[in-house]
Amino acid sequence: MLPHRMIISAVLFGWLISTYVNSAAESLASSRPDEASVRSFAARGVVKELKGDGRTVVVSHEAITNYMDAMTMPFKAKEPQELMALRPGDQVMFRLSVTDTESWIDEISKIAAAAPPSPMPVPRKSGLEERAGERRPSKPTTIRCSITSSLTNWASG
Ligand SMILES: [Cu+2]
Repeated sequence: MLPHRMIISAVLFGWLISTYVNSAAESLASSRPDEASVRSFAARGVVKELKGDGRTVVVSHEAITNYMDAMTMPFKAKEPQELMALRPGDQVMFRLSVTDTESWIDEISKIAAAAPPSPMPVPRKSGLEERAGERRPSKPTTIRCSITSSLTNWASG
């Protein structure tokens, strides 16, 4: 019975020691965040939103090799002024840096600006309308055209 209890307490003691050593090593590492603990990744995506705090940007980013799948998420800019030229819809490239406790982005560059806010003109439709408008003054060549013009005359007269 006694050896059994001794083994248990020895295991317990070993576990306590290793836990203590691990936490001591961790706190030592985090108290000295040196360059080596920062990992950086090249990333690109589309700006979705600029937060009111002036330094957070929500980006729908592409997959980041060896780090993250594609997703929409907020990033904190290291230099808030880097966000000033950005608008939702802009396509951007940036560097993502991470440590065990924090992350930030910098070196933000705009690849392509957001599309203008006004809806894109539909050239095909307007082209057809123009052509139809051009044809109307000339002599109607089909039944459908004459019906349309007589309806138009009826409606306006
Ligand atoms: Cu992500």
